[in-house]
Amino acid sequence: MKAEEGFPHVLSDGVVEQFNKDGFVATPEVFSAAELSTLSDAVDEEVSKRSAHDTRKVDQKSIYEQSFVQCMRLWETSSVVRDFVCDGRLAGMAAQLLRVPSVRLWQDQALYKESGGRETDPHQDQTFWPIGDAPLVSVWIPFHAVTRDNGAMAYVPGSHLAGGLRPVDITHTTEPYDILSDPSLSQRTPRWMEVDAGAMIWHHGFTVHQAAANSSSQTRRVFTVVFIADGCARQKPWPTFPLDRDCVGVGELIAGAGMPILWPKPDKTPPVPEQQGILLGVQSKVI
Ligand SMILES: O=C(O)CCC(=O)C(=O)O
Repeated sequence: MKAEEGFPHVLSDGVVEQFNKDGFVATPEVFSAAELSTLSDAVDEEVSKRSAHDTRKVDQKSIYEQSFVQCMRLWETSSVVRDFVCDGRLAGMAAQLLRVPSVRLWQDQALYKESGGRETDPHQDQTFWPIGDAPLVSVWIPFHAVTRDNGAMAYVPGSHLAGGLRPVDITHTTEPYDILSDPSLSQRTPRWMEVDAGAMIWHHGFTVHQAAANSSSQTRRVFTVVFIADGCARQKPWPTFPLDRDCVGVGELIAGAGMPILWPKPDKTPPVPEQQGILLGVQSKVI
């Protein structure tokens, strides 16, 4: 059945079931070491270009910025990243995990946790975006082995199904709400995921997740891509760069040059949107 659907990388039923039960799953070695090296060189270059102006040390940054250097929508400025993001393997895997026929790009980004960078606070992604319960999945692609010492991720199993959790705005939060202690999680605890280079970890838009601080001497280098099911409508007017750029009003279907359909794989690599918003600060909730 799956082969007939033409997926370039077919996931086993077990992986899809695990994702739907736990809200996250790791997949080993989809891209070769050479492909990952090409991607990581391109992402390194973008991050270094975009952050060259920022000479602050980690402890001079805002609390949020101490968690990582964040550079968004690299697919719009790097043709290498664009080819990778639009490669049918990732989008096809996203469609299989979400069990939907078609997915769009929601966003991509580099998350580089500097040496000495603080933890990434526990949060859900989707509560920040005006997309209701649209099926959404994020893939987290480290360029090297990741352990609890250099910024591994942890996910609360089943939290994507919990409901009743309050949004955590890790970009400016001042509220003392500890999502991990919320009774809706029924005392479930985060599961740490240490992975080798080549592995990727997928999480659902409602899965509670966090990352460890980076106590190593090297930057933790990660690239992520977020996919949303096609056919979903904007639910709220909150300013949201990708939706506003493509003039998607409340109640209208999510679509536009900045959020191209990537599965089924388009015949040609989608063109870069005319207006770009690649720097920080163009939307409030960014991860
Ligand atoms: O890499 C991190 O530190 C956090 C990643 C994250 O929150 C995400 O990918 O949604």
